[in-house]
Amino acid sequence: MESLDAVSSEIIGAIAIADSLDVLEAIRIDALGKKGRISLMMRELGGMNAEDRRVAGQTLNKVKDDIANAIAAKQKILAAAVLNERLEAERLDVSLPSRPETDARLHPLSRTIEEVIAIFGEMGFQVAEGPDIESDYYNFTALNIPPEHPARQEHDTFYLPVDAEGRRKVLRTHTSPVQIRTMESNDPPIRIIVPGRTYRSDHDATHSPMFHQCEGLVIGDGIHMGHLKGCLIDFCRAFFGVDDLPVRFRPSYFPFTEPSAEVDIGCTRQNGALKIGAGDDWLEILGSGMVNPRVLENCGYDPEKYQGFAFGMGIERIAMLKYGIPDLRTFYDSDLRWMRHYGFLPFDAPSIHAGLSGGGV
Ligand code: 2U9
Repeated sequence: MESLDAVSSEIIGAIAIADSLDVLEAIRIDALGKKGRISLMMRELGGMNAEDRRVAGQTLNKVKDDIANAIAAKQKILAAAVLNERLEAERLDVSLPSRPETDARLHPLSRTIEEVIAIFGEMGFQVAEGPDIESDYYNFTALNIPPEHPARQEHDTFYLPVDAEGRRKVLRTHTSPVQIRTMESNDPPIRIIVPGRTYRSDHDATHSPMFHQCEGLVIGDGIHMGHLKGCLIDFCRAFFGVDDLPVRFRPSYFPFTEPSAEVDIGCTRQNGALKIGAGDDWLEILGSGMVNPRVLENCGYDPEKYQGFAFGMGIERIAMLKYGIPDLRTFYDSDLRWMRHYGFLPFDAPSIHAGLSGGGV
């Protein structure tokens, strides 16, 4: 057992001077691993007689335990040293100044859409969405605008290349296809608004090839023009924040509504300055009408059973009027100075100013 003492003190000595976890692991494998020195000695016990085996076995087991304990103790010391080294190296300097706050603003178009959603949301409308690329059927035919209808020319449509089936998809010229899709896949009552991008091939000081609309649709049993008028008067007063805003309905024509009406609000124009709310002048804000029975039929609804009203507005237009933005094209310039001037702080939620509950909300 003299040689065992020598082996044991050599291993314990190596453990004592081991300076890394890797070195320690190598020592462990060399001593206690399957083919380690101590393990091999254990195997040799098999060839001894019973008494020698008992004595040698006890000694060997003690040496094995001593080595294992020494390794475990050293492992703790080395692991603590590694952790301390990391803590030293990765020290956080909490006295560093924070990064400058981003000076972000909400775009007036986003803000206006949020306001419109908030107002109609109070009235029980839900927001619906649909694709920007549409079939001819959803953009025109279902809306009572068949091929050769003069209204098609007015829409200045962007056509996509002819597809494999010989059909040309379009960039939607209004958000109305979403109402058709909603009617196809839902039963009345329906009460939705559809804010979104629309596209027309028209570009000048007052037209952009991409602009935003918000349309609305209400379908139910016994919906009539009184519902349309009440809803849109409330909307105009809430949006412009004027409780007694004059609102007028002027007969008009749209293929998808019958009868149709344009909606004007009272204003004055003095020395080129526009003031919304009173006076003897009028400003067009919305288009509207009772859903054409042909459109109801196209969606599989019986016009004798269900009626509805619809409306549409240009988001850029109402944003320009409300926030005094003079030039449509500046909406899309991405000019940060313009954003700092006309943009909104993101945490300032839209409020509903007037008109929905007989006073400000
Ligand atoms: C269905 C039935 C009826 C949507 C409507 C208008 C009137 C309208 C214009 C306002 C300014 C578009 O951005 S604008 O140029 N819109 O005047 N839109 S009624 O009528 C619908 C839609 C879908 C199924």
